[in-house]
Amino acid sequence: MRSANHINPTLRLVLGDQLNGSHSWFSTVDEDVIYVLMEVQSEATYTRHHIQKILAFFAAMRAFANELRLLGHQVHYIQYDDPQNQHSFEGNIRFLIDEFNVGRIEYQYPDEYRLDQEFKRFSQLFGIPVEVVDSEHFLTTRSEWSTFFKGHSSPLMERFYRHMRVKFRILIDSQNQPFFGQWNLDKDNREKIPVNHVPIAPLVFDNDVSDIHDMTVNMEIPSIGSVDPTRFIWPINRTQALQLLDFFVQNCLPLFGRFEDAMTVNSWSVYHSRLSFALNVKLLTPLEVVDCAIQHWENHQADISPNQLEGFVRQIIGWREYMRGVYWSQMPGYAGLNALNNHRKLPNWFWTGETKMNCMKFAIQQSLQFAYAHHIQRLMVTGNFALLAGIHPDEVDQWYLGIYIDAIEWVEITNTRGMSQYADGGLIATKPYVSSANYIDKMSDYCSTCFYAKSKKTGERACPLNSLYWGFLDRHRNIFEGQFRMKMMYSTLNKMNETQRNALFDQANWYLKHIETL
Ligand code: FAD
Ligand code: DLZ
Repeated sequence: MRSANHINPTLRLVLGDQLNGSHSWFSTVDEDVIYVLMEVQSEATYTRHHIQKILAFFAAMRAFANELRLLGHQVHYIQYDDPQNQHSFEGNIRFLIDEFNVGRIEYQYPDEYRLDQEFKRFSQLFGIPVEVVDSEHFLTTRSEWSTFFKGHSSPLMERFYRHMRVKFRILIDSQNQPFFGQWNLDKDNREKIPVNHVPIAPLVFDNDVSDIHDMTVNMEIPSIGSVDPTRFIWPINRTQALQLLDFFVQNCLPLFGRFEDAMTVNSWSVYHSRLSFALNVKLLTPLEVVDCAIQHWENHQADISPNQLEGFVRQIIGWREYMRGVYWSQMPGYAGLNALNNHRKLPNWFWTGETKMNCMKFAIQQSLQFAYAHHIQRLMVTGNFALLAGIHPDEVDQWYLGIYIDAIEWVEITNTRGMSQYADGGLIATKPYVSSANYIDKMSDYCSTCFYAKSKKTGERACPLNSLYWGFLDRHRNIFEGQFRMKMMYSTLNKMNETQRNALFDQANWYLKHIETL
């Protein structure tokens, strides 16, 4: 308890994705500081979240609050069903200012533009001093990406990644040259899962979050997906996050790069780390994850080839930081981009997985079941279909923002609207990520048990991806035909005779017209 002399405490706001116990805020216990965490409607309903995402955030926030209390910090936690909950950051802070006679507010930079704008108004709204501090999580500042690429017309991730390797001395020798003689070992990756190889079962937790689940039901929080709240699988505290990291380096890292792009009906996560939630809510830092992987590789070089490690490091210090840089340099305009002028609605089966396309069925059903799909499922299955079908990027964004456990706008929108949907006109992706059944079959075992025939382009049971693929190329000829990386595809399309091309486009149009029945 605070002593009676301390009448104007400082309120420090901790958001649901700011669960960073190593933050300098927590290095000393101060009786004049009250930490506040709040479960609010504004966050729980800005999109229709997966139930597991809501539970993961609330459970992790509650666990973090308890850890702070155990360390001696004063914590005020507002539960969703608290009758005094005002259900917005502004409303609750206003209430607490009166309740505790707060003299000052401090917050960490939020990761989302929406909240950044809202919090900038705090000092004007509340009329007391407000200070904002760094969240002490990322390896780059919000503006570093723009500074790095100033004057460059094409901000290539690879260039940024090399800069990060040198800056943080990660897998770099004394001459600033990359270990293994190359920066990027991707050419050794991208293998399909061999027949009879079943990937390791993922480490899942057994958290009982029934009380929180009951509350979400009672409070009628809208959600999608399913859950067993008595055996909640995601890490909800730092100990579990570290266990997941340890499991990854021990069991998945040896095959991470090799099977990074592979998909199989036998596994929902293959050899991926599933660390994105723990990273995004800051239970883990990017540097500790990368250091742990490197250290493990150093001690097990006979079992872990360099391409497995390099691929993983690139995702974290490369792609993750790069996407954050794009987000802060391009928002708010980015959220309205629609370079391909797409307008179709997402078919309803995106919310049920009830489609005859096996690849889509598996990717969507596991997303509903686990709030997770790995990168290639997101990019080359669901993302590919949405792009080929010309779905409006707003629709696609809302789906991705809701369904995944790790979906926070800064990393969701850049991956979805940018990398996957080409809505930014090629700022992130140097070509549209589209494919016919050929790619899906090359990287997965989905096609062999599919209702549709992977090799058929037209006629009954022809895989919809085939005609949609050529239809997409034809529809956007003016944008892509001149692009070097698309040359081969257009050359194939141009070599077809008119009858073949028309049959393909008719088939594509028929599928688009009957999209709900696919
Ligand atoms: P792993 O494959 O094990 O990779 C390790 C880590 O690298 C991830 O945990 C993540 O932190 C980072 N990483 C890998 N790829 C990317 C990337 N493209 N961008 C940023 N970080 C990356 N990631 C999110 O964290 N939140 C999202 O909302 C999100 N939405 C996506 C939407 C689409 C359409 C696509 C194509 C990708 C999206 N990603 C998103 C990126 C990536 O798919 C996920 O980070 C990854 O699948 C998470 O699983 P994992 O932890 O097993 O990753
Ligand atoms: C995702 C989420 C949800 C569902 N609920 C809350 C919440 O009630 N309170 C909170 O502080 N944060 C929540 N979050 C995470 C926020 O949406 C996230 O902090 C912002 O998007 C900023 O990145």
